[in-house]
Amino acid sequence: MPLYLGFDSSTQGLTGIVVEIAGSERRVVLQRSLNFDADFPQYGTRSGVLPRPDPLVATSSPLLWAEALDRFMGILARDSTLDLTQLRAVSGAAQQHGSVYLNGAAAAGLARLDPQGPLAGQVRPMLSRADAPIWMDASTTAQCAAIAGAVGGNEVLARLTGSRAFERFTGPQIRKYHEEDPSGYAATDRIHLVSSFLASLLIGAHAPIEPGDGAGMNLMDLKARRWSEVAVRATAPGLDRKLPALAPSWSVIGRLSRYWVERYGLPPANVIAWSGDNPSSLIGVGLVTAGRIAISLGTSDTLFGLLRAPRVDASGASHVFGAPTGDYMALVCFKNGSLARERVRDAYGLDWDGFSRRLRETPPGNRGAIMLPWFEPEATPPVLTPGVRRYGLDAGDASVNVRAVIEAQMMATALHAGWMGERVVAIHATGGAARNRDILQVMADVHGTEVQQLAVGESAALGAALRAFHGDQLAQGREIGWEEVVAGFVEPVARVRPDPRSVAVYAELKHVYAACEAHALGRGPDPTPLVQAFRSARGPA
Ligand code: XUL
Repeated sequence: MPLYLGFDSSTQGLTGIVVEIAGSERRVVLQRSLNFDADFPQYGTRSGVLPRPDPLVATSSPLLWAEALDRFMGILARDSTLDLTQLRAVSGAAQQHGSVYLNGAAAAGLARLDPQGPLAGQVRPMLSRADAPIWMDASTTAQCAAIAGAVGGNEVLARLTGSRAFERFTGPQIRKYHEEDPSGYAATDRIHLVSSFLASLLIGAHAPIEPGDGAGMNLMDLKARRWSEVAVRATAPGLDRKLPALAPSWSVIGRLSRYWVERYGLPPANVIAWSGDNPSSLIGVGLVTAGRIAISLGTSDTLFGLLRAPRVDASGASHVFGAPTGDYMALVCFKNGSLARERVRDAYGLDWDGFSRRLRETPPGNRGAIMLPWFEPEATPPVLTPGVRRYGLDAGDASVNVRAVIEAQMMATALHAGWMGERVVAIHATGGAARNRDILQVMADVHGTEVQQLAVGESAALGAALRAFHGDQLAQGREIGWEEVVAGFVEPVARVRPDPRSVAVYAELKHVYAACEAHALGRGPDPTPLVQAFRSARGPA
């Protein structure tokens, strides 16, 4: 039966999923993950990030990503349960915004990758910059201001590219590199996203960028789906010659090159353009029609949904990207996702079971105890100086802090998604932490909406496998609708219904939370009276 392979190169690891599809017979036949810290200790990453003295800087290693891809293919090739001669197409997704800088030797180097030797050593001489800034970097505030200024302001930039200038977006990162290392910039022939870099390794040539991921650069004209001359000029000199081409999401961009065919015995399967993890997740959670949103609980938490037309968030906190369906998608990104949950878990010496137990034994509303879990610089709302803020919350109490971090994360998703204007009938929950029913209950109660738990938590990798199937079908001349593409993979395994009593509690608590957020951002009065009023209305502890 035909097989399709999808990757997700995320911040913390590489996941691959193989699906088998023949008519209505559809199933996941392999799902494996490699963890960057644990499986590749020689790179010294922590949660996938290279250690750095400046908390605003976040980089990782393109060689690590290449080595993980190489190792994964080896695992696949040794798996005797799969008939890899049936592998028809491969696609992938990667953490968005990160950039990889290749020199003029890369085109020839990619074309003659030697199957006799491992990949990473052959990629090293192609890099004009050893490290890659990733989406957790928040060090480009000055560059954001310069780019926004040069195009006529952030509103103009948001209308043009789908987002105002954001520190983690690729354009500001490229500008910073040009400013800080002009000779490194001059030696750079091609600047890839993580997605197009990994796709290039598969096809043995410079791969194009796909518009879903391209929209995360502050460089692409979102409606025209081509590089915006104005934005490119505002970013760095000569950048137009360093950007890969843009190609539609479903393009066959090449075939698995000789390296993969000879080293691992894989067939020369079609490679479909790689996308960003969020656009890919849109497919992997089955959001191919409007009116539903997904919340992905990963390293970052994201809330996203399909938009038929581009709409801009007036508050400037969110993004509009291209969707792999050819439509648009709205995305709100919260950087303090699983990193914040893990920080709270570890601070109180808990495991995930203990964490869940604490969540269950505390009441919805947490008696008004509120945390703003900004362990790292936050994107939504923008917070550059990290630091956890607590209102009516005793830092020493494990249970109350566990509930406070989860409630804060869910209230932030509710508070910052209103601009999308979609009437939400259901939330599709995905990402590692979406396996936790207690967390999903808080999500359902805060949003007052049914939450659907999906069978496959790794929605970006699943979305990539399904995009591989879709692109391959089109390449064979078979028009296929997206509902048919995702059928059989995205049906919920469980539904978590909101509890009306808790919904009422959160309807009130959301106002208290919003006041705490405004205060912490220096935009509102001390919320202590509101916290106390909420607490006394709920009776003593
Ligand atoms: C989205 C974002 C993150 C990364 C990493 O804008 O920065 O979700 O894609 O997952």
